[in-house]
Amino acid sequence: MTRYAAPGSDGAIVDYQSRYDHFIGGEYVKPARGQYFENPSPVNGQPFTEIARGTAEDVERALDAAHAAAPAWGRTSPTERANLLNQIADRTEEHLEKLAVAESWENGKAVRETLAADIPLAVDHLRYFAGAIRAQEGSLSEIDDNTIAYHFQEPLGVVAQIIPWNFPILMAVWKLAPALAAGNAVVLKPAEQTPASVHYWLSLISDLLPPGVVNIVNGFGAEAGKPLASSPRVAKVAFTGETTTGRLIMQYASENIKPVTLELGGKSPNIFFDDVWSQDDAFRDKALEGFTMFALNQGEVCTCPSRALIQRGHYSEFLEAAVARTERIKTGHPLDTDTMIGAQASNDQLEKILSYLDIGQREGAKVLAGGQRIEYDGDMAGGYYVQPTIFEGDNRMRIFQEEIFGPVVSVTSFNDYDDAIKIANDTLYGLGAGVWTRDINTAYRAGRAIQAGRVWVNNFHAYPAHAAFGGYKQSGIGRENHKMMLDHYQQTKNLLVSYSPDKL
Ligand code: TXE
Repeated sequence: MTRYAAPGSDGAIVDYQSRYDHFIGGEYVKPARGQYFENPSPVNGQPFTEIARGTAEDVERALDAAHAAAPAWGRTSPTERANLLNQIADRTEEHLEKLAVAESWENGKAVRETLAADIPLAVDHLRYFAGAIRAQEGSLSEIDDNTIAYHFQEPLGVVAQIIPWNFPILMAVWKLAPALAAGNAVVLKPAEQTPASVHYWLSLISDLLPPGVVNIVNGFGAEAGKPLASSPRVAKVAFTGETTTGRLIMQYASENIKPVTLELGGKSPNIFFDDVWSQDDAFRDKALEGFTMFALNQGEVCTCPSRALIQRGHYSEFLEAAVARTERIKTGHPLDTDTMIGAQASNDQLEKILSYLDIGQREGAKVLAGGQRIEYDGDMAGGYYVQPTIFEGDNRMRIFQEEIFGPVVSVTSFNDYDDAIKIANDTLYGLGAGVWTRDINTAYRAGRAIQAGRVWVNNFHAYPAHAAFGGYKQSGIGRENHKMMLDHYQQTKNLLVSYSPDKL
């Protein structure tokens, strides 16, 4: 085990600045009202930097810069845009370790995840969209002998992007890569809990960016996010966050008839059919690992498999093994390379999770593992840590219906296939789901019957850039990843041309 030194301390590979301003028109710009807010690390609850507190004036400046840059950027060739994304990818990869530590320190997540997943996925995503834009083609329809309808994909212009705090750098990349590939200029607002890691990344790539093509305005939702999403000067709003906030974003954008893409909450079912228990050890072990995925990223994932549905035939044996496996999850300092679960991203999130631990017990759910806050001493004192928790109950309980966004899974049993699908779909949400079985008919039928945009079969929490990701029901609108995402950042231009020598 190695422990990375905390940013700013002796031997650290990351040094955060003491203050981060907005990034507008290729420069760091002070907030119009001169205000800053403190940004604590979840590792110990102590502020480590301060952040410009953005308001409508800052958003307007960023929109001015984006509008100034958008026409020229929109006319660049796909090759030029691809080259930029590839350069950003290379630079990100070159600094992978630093970025992994920076993100871990600000978000509280385990560095082994940021090293192996968050940052490599960001790199791959940039490269994927660099390739996708070069492979994109328009189309033509032959209307008659002398008349052709050409279809071109054109950029939207200036787009607004508002991102959450659970994967700060990856979420920025998920949003920026397709928008830039498609030829748009962007104003992005990071979450107020995790702006510094986005700026840390930006400081490593800013020399590559044409001024005004990427603008970052920091701040809180109501003060900076709302004016951005409400602006008539943006051609589209892309948002990831809570479902209730998504509803507001839609309202703001609808005032100006602007399209939105929304990636919202979830309450993903993870379904274990009986046959899992009778398979070989390796498969059974894989399924048990799939069960523990509820704790990955401290449960702060919109697709967190927060409802486990286990078939009645082997319910007790499976659950007993799942509890034992969960108890082996190593919690600890986020910068230790063998820590599997670090800190929750903010004190608010910690309190929300603790309130659900209480709600679950008051509803009569049984705690099979965890159930408590973890209070460490020393350099982790004051940090936001929670034990991986397993509740046993039924799907009518709030802990089965509401997004907790913590390392908490609610377990229930089911009788047969129909029962499993009924329980799985008994939710407002429809983002992710897991199905575990080696019966290919069950796997296929369940995969199609579950009302969710992504169903993992015999795996979970894989996010390849070329697989479409997004929500059914109240989990969102539109898709991320996959080249189909370019459609959300482009509009179709039709040239209807007559080559006929005849009169009209
Ligand atoms: O989300 P918000 P919060 C869920 C999760 C979590 C809960 C609350 O259950 O516990 O949401 O987290 C900006 N106009 N998810 O409060 O508020 C905000 O500044 C414009 C699921 O952090 O949705 C931030 O940049 N913008 C999720 C972003 O929206 C506004 C990821 C997300 O914040 C705004 C995060 C407003 N009125 C939380 N209000 C997922 N699906 O991955 C807030 N924002």
